[in-house]
Amino acid sequence: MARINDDAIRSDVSVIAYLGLGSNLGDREENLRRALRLLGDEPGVRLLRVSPLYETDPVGYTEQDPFLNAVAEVETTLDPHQLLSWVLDIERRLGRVRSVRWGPRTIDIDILLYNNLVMRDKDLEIPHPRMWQRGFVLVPLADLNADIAVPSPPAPGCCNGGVQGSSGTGARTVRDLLAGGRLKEDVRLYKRAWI
Ligand code: GSY
Repeated sequence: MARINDDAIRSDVSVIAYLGLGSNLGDREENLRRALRLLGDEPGVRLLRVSPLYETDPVGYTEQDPFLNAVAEVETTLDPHQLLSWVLDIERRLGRVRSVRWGPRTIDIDILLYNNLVMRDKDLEIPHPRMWQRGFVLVPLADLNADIAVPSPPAPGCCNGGVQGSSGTGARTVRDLLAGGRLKEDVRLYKRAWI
């Protein structure tokens, strides 16, 4: 997909979004670094902060190598679909091949949060639908902002036309979601300073 460079459709309003990054194929750390470098090549995306790097056991399809995971905080004037196009473009440039669902990958970039938006359509769901259960997302996100509220997933029947808006059926902070410790179990600090 083409780089998003149509200024006419880019808004002046910027929002904070959080992106989850993972890699378990090839030079994992370098894949993540390259993805982060590319992110900021889009004029509508500014990389603000990046979490420490964690090594994590694979979730879903477990017969694969461990992942390196991190979360990036960005400021963006792209709308959610423009941001999705951009991260898919980065995945393609870094050679991601979607062969096995949940399988090994050079790079995976997920939109976790986009301001406090709750939306679902055929291409995109925000917040990321599985983030409440994923230590490899919540632990690095907590390093950046443990008090951020994660809206609950869209209610069934939600989102005629895609957007529920900012009034989800509830929200919990990342700190609350991690309380109890179970989700932290398979998430090991790999490098604190790496970028
Ligand atoms: O959804 C991201 C790709 N992915 C990961 C991941 O990034 N980390 C871990 N630990 N397991 C995963 N399973 C999938 S799919």
